[in-house]
Amino acid sequence: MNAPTAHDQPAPDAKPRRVAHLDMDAFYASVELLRYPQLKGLPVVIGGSRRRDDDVMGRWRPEEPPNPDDPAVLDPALRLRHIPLDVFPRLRGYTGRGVITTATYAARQFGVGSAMGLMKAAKLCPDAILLPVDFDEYRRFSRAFKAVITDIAPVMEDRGVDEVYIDFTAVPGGQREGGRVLARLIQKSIFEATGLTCSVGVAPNKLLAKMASEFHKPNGIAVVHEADLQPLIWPLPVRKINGIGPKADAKLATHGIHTIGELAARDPTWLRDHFGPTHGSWLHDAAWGRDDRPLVTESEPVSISRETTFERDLHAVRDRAELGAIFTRLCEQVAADLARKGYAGRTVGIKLRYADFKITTRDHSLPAPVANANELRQAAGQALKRAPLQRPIRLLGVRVGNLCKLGANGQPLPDVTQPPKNKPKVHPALDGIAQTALLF
Ligand code: DCP
Ligand code: MG
Repeated sequence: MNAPTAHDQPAPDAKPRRVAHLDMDAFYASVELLRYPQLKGLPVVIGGSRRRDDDVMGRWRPEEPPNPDDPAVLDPALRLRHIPLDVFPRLRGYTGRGVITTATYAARQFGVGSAMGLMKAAKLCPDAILLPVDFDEYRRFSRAFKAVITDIAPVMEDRGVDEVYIDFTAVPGGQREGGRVLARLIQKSIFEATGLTCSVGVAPNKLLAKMASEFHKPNGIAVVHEADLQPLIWPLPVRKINGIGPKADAKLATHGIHTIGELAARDPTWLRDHFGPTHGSWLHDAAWGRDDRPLVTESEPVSISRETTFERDLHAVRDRAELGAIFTRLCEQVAADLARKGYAGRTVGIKLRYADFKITTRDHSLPAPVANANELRQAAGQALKRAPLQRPIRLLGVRVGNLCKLGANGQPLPDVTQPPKNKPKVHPALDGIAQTALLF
């Protein structure tokens, strides 16, 4: 018999895996409350338009002539704190198509929350204060709280503007009280550095940690162990599993499965038969709290692409020259993006959007990674040949996937890194802004 290898059993001193999920409380709203602390405890919603110079604050004209000895006259930050409540706009009478990005907990008591139309919210809570969004400020605070975390616990996966996973396993304090001690330290340090509160869940893996961070929101900590699965996790609705969206939820409901416990009770073969082999197995594992996904600490791009919408719809034959020139330029731009970031790719794809807004994509895979404009143009040309070209086209895109990093000599590095499976999350509200970043 072979001697056991390192893979057969954990080292005697191996620590149990502890993963935290940290999510900021009412993030955008809390950042606004730092600017306007006089709004603390009041229903406030953030949404509608972007901040402009002529927003509320600029409109405030104090009735009393300013006292020149008052420090608030000189310091704009102090000035903002003195704006009386009645100067802030209310939801009452709102008309328009704006939506709420988030609401303070005081506002949530009226039933308003993320993604709700402002007109509907105005009916539920007419006295709520409405503030415009200021993405730059939220991003600044996002960077700040993440810097606090990595100073304490270096292995962190960035999951978007207000949430991260943190590996507690080997960090001092990360095992004490199941991770609660370290979670408390991080919460305290973030609060001291930014004035913001957050909620943390600590568990054996990302899946359970994500659920746990919601348990004691706001400003709470929840520690989950494997033994808590049955009492704490199984009574929850299946939607609480990150990855079960409205469609899967509805389908599970048609089979009488509403809670995670009911899902766990189903035979895995039955799940695979009804949801497909991959999804079925995943549903079973998720319900049993199993998840061995590692933390993705640096986000490698999944693909690099450029696309352009034409001034007028173009036809592949009639507008051949014009289309050809645009196609070549897109390949040159992608090549420049690849060079700047130091990547080459083995899959070159095209995307077409037709005049009727339908989209077609075609990929062409190559034996070796390519990065220069000519090679890209050739491969993309092969992909384009296989796309239907009879209808008028309004958009053309070129994309390179299956990326590998290039070394200083321009050759692929030997330890070619696979791109992460989970694309970094982009919040719907940030979509417009983040899209460019994702594309390039
Ligand atoms: N957001 C958005 N549109 C949504 C949901 C959220 O723009 N439909 C933005 C605003 C939030 C931020 O993303 O402040 C973080 O989202 P969360 O879901 O974590 O919500 P909050 O942090 O606001 O509240 P909670 O305390 O429930 O985490
Ligand atoms: Mg949050």
